[in-house]
Amino acid sequence: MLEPDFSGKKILIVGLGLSGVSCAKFLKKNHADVTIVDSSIEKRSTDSAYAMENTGVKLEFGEHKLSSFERADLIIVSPGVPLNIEPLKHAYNLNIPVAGEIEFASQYIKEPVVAVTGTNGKTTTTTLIGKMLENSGLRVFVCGNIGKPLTDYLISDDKVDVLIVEISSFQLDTIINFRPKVSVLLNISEDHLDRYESMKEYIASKARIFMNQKKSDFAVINEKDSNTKSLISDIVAEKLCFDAKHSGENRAVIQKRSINIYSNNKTLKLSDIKLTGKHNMQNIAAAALAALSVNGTEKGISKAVADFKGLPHRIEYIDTINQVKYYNDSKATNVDAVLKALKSFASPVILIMGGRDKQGDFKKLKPVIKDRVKLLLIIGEAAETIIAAVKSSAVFKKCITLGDAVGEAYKNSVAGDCVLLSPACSSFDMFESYIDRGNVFTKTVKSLKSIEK
Ligand code: UMA
Repeated sequence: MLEPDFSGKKILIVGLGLSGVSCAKFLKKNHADVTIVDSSIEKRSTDSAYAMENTGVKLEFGEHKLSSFERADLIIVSPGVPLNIEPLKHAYNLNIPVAGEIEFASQYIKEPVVAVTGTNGKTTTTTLIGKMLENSGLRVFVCGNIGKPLTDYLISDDKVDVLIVEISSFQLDTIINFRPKVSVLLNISEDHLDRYESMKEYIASKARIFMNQKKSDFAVINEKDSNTKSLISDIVAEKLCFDAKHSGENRAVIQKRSINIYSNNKTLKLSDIKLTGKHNMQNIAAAALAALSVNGTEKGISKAVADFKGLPHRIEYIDTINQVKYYNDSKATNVDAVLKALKSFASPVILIMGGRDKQGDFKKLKPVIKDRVKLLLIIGEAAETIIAAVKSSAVFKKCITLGDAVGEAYKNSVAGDCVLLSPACSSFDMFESYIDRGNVFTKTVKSLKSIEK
């Protein structure tokens, strides 16, 4: 790694979250004059604030001051900060360099990077690529939107062969020169329309993952998804297509319970697969193509696929109570993820939905709700919007808390049903994160076990 020297440089970090703290640690280590600003007053009394203060980082809380932005030689923006806030617009006008955390950190990383984006399946695919490469004998660092900033690599003592980085559209919006060796685009469906003006703008954001790649790089892309398919012709890197319509070199063809990967004039057949659902077959196919392009071995890839049983909060089986199965799919924060989840259940479903609306089109769920959902329990800020969109398709009830909804599900279920938390919304109206929401669901379900009928 190249150790830069930031002596005499005033760096402003916007957001005291994981990304901000990680960047501040790296910058302090390299002698920068660091200020972190955060619009939330509550952040003042957090452990991160105390820890940063102790290392000599200056902190400002509450409404952002233009003067703090004007003074900076460089501004690093956390992904959760919208780019259209006044102080950032002001900084852009003054030509002060503004970069996101991924752009900033990637300048100091020389190892190959596999970057994974898409509306759904990013974390599963990123994790799988990491396991495939580890099983192939490579040293890996798995990070990014998954919950570990890329900058953590710079402040760790690790020295790896490949970095596998989950990348959100927010992170792609602030890249400038970031050039992954392998870019993976899984799928694109409606999401984050509370931050993007239109679907077109959201698709353009996702396409940025390919924009700095050269011919010697690799682009792994979904050939069936209508939104990703339309981007293929503009890609400069070597294209590796999954869910391909036909077999051929650099393609992965998905069959019912197996996947054929055509690479290096050989065919790798993956058939020992524990994950279920078409979307997971796509995630596995994409992961395998990506792993093969950075020296993953057939044996390592097959073993990772055979061992991998999925991640928490993604259609995660929790327990069976009175012959009713309970599943936590708290990570399903958009409409498309809920569609995919419902399609993977054959039995009657009691569905718990709701949270903070991201301007998703809930009407798209009507046919599948009509087909599979026997009772819809609705929580959170988006409740009225969801009810207005789907009320003609299901028997529904509004509940105040997630605990109330689980209680209703318990009362109304009969043997053979499934209870599924799959919200189609973000969690931030009632919880700290989707993880917090999923944990509350799981704890409530486990507590029901003790009062089994
Ligand atoms: N803030 C300001 N000014 C503003 C707006 C916000 O100061 O105008 C402050 C907030 O008060 C808050 C901070 O900025 O304290 C928010 O920063 P952040 O949310 O970017 O915090 P991080 O902890 O750095 O988390 C980010 C990603 N968060 C988001 O994109 C919203 C994490 O993804 C990611 O794991 C982490 O960086 C490390 O890379 C989370 C996420 O929800 C899991 N991602 C979205 C998703 O997956 O759908 C994109």
